[in-house]
Amino acid sequence: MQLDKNQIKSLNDQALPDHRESFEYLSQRLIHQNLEVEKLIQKIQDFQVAIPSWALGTGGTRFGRFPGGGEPRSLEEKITDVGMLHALNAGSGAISLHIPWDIPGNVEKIKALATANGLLFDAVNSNTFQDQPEQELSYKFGSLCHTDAGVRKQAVNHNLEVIRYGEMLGSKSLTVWLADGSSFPGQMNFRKALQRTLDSLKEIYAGMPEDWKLFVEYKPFEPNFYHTVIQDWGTSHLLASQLGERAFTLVDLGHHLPNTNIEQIVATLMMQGKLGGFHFNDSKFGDDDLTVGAMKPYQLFLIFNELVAGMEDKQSTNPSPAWMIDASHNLKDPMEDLLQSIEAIQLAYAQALLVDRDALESAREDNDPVFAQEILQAAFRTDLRPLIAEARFQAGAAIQPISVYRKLEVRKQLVLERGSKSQATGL
Ligand SMILES: [Mn+2]
Repeated sequence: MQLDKNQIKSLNDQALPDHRESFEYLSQRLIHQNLEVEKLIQKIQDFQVAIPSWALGTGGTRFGRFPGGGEPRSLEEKITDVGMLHALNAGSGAISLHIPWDIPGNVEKIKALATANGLLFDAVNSNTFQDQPEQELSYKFGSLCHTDAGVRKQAVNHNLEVIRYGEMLGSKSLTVWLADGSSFPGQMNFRKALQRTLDSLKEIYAGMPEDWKLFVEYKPFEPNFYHTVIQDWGTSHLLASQLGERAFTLVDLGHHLPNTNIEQIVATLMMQGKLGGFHFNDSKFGDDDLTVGAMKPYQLFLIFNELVAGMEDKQSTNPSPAWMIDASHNLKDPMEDLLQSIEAIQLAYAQALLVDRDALESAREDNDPVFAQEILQAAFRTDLRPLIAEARFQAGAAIQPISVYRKLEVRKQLVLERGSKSQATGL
């Protein structure tokens, strides 16, 4: 199904008087702070976040899965779903595919469908964390780090195949996340496993087209619990540095131990020009895959404060990072969850744009932690929801995306079209 632009418009008309009032009040406040409202709106509109194909179906835990029905059954339906999100929020103009879950059948048709939905193809993701039905050798004891050269070769070849699919669709980057590691002390030789991983990644890097980037994702635990081969940003950075200038670290917010200072990691990587990609989600404990901003919106703001500082630094050699949501849920309608996540990202980004950087630097030079906090929290406590809504409205999307999604009964239509038992491929 596709959303009717006229229906969005008529629901916008109903919401408009209220929106106008709050937006005009906020605009005045921002103008008083010497901020250019139109420029802020432009930046919010330019900030596009990719939706991963696997977030459109119900996620699960190892104990169970509670699907809500109407899930996309094919790559085409996944693209259509992201297209609907983008029509509602004008902020999710890209889709990130996962191979082998999303192997395109007719490439030209898939590309045309994406274009019709206003979508680009973001980074492609490989999968060596599970065995596929026709696969010859098993990844039970690792993939790129495996003791058996045959398994490593198979995993390298899979990544090269993912690159070929990505090339066909117009992607420009490959994200590698590995489940490789060990669950018991003594099980694996740390040094050999890391060396073999580096050697395998070198083969993948060599197989990338000249204009592609390789993103190396890290994670401290799970599914292995004693050690993971690429456990942290430092290990990822070590690998990316040895691979070459088109290899970068990818930060996933859920891939840290509790209380890790993620904003400092962001600052350090951007200082080195090595932050390539970013996966948004939120968590209480680890890789919880909760809605972005659901648990720690202030931390998200502090991270964006460093991202914006890095992006605005004219000396920085860091490329513009690839932004993606990486979450998958058991409780919420995945589409509503993604709408909430995009809004949380846009809010944190816009709040970070509000920070008076000159004043903050002065406070830092003066060793004035009180004033530094005042500056940051003045930005964080500004309610920018009307600004985000205006950015959407001006882009032809919905003033209130979730309300429109519910009023148009999108999920009900999807269940009618696809059935109550449909299951998104890959989950
Ligand atoms: Mn991730």
